[in-house]
Amino acid sequence: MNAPRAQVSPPHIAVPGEFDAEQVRADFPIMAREINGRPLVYLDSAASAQQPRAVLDAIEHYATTTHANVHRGVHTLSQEATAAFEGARERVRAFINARSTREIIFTRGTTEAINLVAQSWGGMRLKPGDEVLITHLEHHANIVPWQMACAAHGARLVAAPLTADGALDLPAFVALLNDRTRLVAVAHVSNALGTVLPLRELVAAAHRHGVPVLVDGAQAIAHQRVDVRALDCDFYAFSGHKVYGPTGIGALYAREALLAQMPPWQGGGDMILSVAIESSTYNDLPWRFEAGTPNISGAVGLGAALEYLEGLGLEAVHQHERRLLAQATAALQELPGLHLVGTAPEKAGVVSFTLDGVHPHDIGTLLDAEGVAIRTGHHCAMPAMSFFGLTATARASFGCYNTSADIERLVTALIKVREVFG
Ligand code: 7TS
Repeated sequence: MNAPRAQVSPPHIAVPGEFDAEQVRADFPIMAREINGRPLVYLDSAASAQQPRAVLDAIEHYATTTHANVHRGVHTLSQEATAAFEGARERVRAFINARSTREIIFTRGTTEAINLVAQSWGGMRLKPGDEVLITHLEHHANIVPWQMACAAHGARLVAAPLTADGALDLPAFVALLNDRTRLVAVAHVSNALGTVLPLRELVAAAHRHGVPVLVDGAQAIAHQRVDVRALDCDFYAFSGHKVYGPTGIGALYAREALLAQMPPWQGGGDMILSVAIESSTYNDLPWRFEAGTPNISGAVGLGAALEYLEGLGLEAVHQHERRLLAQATAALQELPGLHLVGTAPEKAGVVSFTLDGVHPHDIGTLLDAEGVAIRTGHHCAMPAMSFFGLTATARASFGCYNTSADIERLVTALIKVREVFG
């Protein structure tokens, strides 16, 4: 038998075709920053992901060569801006495999997309005694618009419970579906717990009752392949800034047959074909739901972000983040007094935790001193927190640019926190 060789760390050499997070990190200019004298470890992508150079360049190129208002000019710039804007819509369509660009509506983000459905679809469909079914792990963006719509139309908001590990209690969810249920609205991935919801089963159960399903995809879109046709959902909402694009832009996918029945949401320019003082006729899909000058450069940036992510490969990113999740989960479980919150069998790259005797905000502050950015608080998911008898957790969330070294820095910083608090 040969003698075992000494372990020597190999130099950083990219293997062609293999996911190389160090290389990816170099695509993101902000990763060059130091925070409190330490290289930045960014573990808050669930709140807002950073933007790669390709996105920043696309936005600058648009602004410096192409910008004008869309859909209204005969001049060259307006036509080019329109082509850039509608090109971004086609990129969104392709990214989520929608049938048609008529099904893609640009919004400010996930929140506005859900409000659009709650107000337009809800106003058309919800009647006294009806029910909207959500879950206990939703972000406030997928709770409050439904509370408002239910209040306006005399309907009732019902929330399906979770299991002790933070998964959806699927049998309880199915049992809550009934002939009063008008809509199911659920997260694809929980931002507070990391739970991935069993959408196939959930959508099939809702459809058996003839109930459409809205999916809040804010935490899924950047982390796994989303195919709205395979999911068979009726609405899918997401934000540009969670998918390495800019803020202030997002999209709503809606099945064309539903959109065609829905009344316009906001009124104004671009959403009409003709206007007289007495009445107006409305534009075709999707523009009927896009009143006013849209966020053109945001759409261009979003399109570039989706192109960038396709270049990395959704499956490669997904596998990379699964490895980070496994590494972080194993390492954090070793820390005395640390409790993971949300340990569902199917999880995305989000780790929520508490540390005995230390308030999550103090964890966040001490980690920041070490250059490690995490989020602390209720994560805009107060019902999910109260389900666990908590008001806050600390949360580390991963993106394509995170490395094993980032997880090591997180763990080392948490050991320091433990030492400070005894
Ligand atoms: N839905 C989910 C599941 C989210 O995580 C968020 C934002 C939203 C909706 C709202 O997205 P927006 O772009 O319209 O604001 N989540 C978080 C978070 O986890 N920390 O900060 C924002």
